[in-house]
Amino acid sequence: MTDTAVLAELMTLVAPAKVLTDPASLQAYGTDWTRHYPPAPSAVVLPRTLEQVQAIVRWANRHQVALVPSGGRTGLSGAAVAAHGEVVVAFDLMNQIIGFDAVDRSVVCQPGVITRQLQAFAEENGLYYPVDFASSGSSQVGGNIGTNAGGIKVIRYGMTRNWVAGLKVVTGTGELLELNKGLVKNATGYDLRQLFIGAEGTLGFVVEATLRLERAPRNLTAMVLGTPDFDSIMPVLHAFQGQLDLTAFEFFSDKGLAHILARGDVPAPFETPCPFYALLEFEALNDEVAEQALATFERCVEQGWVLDGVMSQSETQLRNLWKLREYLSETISHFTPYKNDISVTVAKVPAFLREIDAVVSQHYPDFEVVWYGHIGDGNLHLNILKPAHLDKAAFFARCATVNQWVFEIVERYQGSISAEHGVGMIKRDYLHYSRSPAEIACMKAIKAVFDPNGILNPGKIFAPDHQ
Ligand code: S2G
Ligand code: ZN
Repeated sequence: MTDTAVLAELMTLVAPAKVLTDPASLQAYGTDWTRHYPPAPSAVVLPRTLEQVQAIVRWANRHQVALVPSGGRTGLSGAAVAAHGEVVVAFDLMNQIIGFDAVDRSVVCQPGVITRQLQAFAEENGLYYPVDFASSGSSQVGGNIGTNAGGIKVIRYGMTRNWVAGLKVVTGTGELLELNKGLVKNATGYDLRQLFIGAEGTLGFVVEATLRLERAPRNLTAMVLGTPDFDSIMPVLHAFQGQLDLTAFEFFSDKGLAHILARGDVPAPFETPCPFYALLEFEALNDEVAEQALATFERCVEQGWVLDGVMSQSETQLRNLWKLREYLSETISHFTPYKNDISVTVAKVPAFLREIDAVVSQHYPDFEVVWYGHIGDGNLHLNILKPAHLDKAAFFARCATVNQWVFEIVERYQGSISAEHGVGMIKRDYLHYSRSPAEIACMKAIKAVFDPNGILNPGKIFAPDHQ
C-alpha cells in the first residue's frame, strides 16, 4: 500500500478532493465487470488535465508506485482491476469532446467521454461513430482504445483501431507523445499509435483521441433467421454476403434466446423453435435491396439452412430484434458466467465450432452452455452458466480445467484466446496459446521502452517479472 506521505504529495498534484481513499471508492474504482479479483487499490486519483496525468506518472516513477488506468470499468479481462495496492488513475473528469471538424469528419475526445456520448455527438452532426457493443452506455473512449474494442459492427466497420486518427498518450516516463495528429496518410516510420491501441494501458495512458466518423447508415434493416444447426449458419452468412453489404452478422443459441424471452420485455422473433439464430443487418437503400434480402432468405429456406425468419419493418422492430442479441451479456450475468471470447478466421468457424462444442459438452455435461457472438467476423462468445448449487470459486476452478482443451483447439486453428475482451489478468496465463515466445519477448521489450520502471498497469497481459 502507498504510504500517507507519498499520497500527500499526490494530493498536491491534483485538487485534494480528487484523491479518494474511502473504502467505497476503492471498491468501486478498483474493479471491472469480471468480479474475479477482490479490488485493493491504495487510492484513486481523478486528473482533469493531461498535464496532471503527466505529473501523476512522474510522481509514480519517483516513488515506484504502480498505476492502473480506469475508464468505464466494463472490461472483461481484469485489465482495469487494481488488486495489489496500486493507485487507480480514473479519467471520469476528462470527459469532454474538445474538437470537431466536419470537413475531416473527425472528433477530438478526452479519454473519459462515454462511448454512447460520442455516438450521439456524431449523430447530432449527421455522422456516425460505428463501433458499438453492449456496454457502450458506460464504457469510455479511453478504455475502448486501450482494449481495441470490437462489438457488433466489426464485419463492416472494423475495430476501434480503424477509427483512431490521432492519439495523445502519456508514457510510463511521463512523456507526452502526439501520434499521427489526425492524418489520413503519414508514411514517416513506425506508426506508434497502433502500439498503444489494445495495449490495456501498459505502455501509456490515452489522454486525448482524434477519432474518424463515418457517413450515417440509411434505413438499417435487420433479419433474424432460425437455423437447424451450427453448420447452417455459415452458408447463410455466405449467401447473404454474396448479395448484400452486411453491417452485422451475429448469432445466438436457443438457450440464449430462452434467457432473453424469460425477461418478459422482449418479443419472440417468430414462433418456430430453432436450435440457433442468426441476426444480420444491412442498409435497405432501396426496394431492390430489400427484395434481394427476401429472395436470399427464400433460397436459404429452400436449401434447408433456415427454418423460419423475420425482417424488421420499422425502427421499433429493428430495435426489438437487436435486443435479442444485445441483452444477452447483461441477462446471463446473473448466472455468474465463465466466459470465453475466442476467434478464428471465418472460413474455419464451422469445423472449429464443432470441435469446441464437442469438448465443452464432454467436459461440462451438467453445466448450461450459452453460445453467442460476432460469428460474421469469426468471434464466438462461449458462456458457461454457474449452477445455483456451486459456489463461484469451485465453479470457476472447474471451468478453468477445461481451458487447456479449448485453447489447444484455438491454437491448432491459429485462433485467438481473446478476440476482443483483451488479456488483462484473466487470460494472462494462456497467452502462449496465441502468441509465440518471440512475440512475447518483443512485447516485453516494447514495454521496457515506454515504461522502463514497470509502473503502468503491471501484471496485465503478462505476469510482472518479479511475480
Ligand atoms: C458481447 C459482451 C461481453 C460478454 O455481447 O458481444 O462482447 O461476453 C460481449 O458477455
Ligand atoms: Zn462481443
